[in-house]
Amino acid sequence: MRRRVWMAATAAALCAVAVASGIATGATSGGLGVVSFSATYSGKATVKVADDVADISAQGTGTGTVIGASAISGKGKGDTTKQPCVPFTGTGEMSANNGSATLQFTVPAGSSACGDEPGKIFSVSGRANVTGGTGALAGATGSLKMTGVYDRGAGTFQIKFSGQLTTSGGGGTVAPAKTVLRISGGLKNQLRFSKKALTAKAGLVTIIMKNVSGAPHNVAIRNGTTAKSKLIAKGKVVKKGKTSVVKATLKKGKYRFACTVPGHEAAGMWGILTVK
Ligand SMILES: [Cu+2]
Repeated sequence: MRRRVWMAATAAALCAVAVASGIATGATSGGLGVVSFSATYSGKATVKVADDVADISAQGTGTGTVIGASAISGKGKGDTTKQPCVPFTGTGEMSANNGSATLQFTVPAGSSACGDEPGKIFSVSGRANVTGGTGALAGATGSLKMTGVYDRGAGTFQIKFSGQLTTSGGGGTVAPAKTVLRISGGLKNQLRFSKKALTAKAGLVTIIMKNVSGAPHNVAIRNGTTAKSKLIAKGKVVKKGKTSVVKATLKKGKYRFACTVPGHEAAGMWGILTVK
């Protein structure tokens, strides 16, 4: 009897771990629309049994298709009166090591952990229902199949998740960064900007240029670092005291910002914008 309870607890622990793994997988797959994914995790699980209820706590690490290196944690409860397969339910969360996404899930009824004859090795099978996420997995939903093995003696587990996740509209991707840069143009009536180099994060980049000279100026962004690079966007040409604003959604790379009033760029009114 004692052994059985123990087995049940172990199974529950294993299940919890499996759930956590599933979450991690979902995060990896994150993206717009429906994403197929698979992921595997391993870690340690602890189970405490009292009054036929197994309290499960599991934590592990692993990798997934989209989420990459990530950690998972789960909690659950198992019914140790059922043998050799202990039904369990639980909740869990996974999080990308680089902070780009998290995924929350529940383990619904129908999941179980079945022990072998000596009650040392348990096979876990069930599902992890994704209830939400953040970052790259914002609004994620879906049901993942989970299978795994729990080694009671070692207190370790290995689990695999597979299935599809649906992420919500624009929320399915990490919110792009927004960078606002302020410069002035024409200081001391020279054909120069106040800065020769600017740095921004990939995403929406806005350059606000205040004209401080008597000549008209603007600010524009070229898709490259030379004066011949194609213009991506340009702000209005403005008089002294006014601001010219240019906005563009940029990927990592090097760009050129310049004044497009004829002759100004050639005279030195430009700089390099590095997007990281
Ligand atoms: Cu100019």
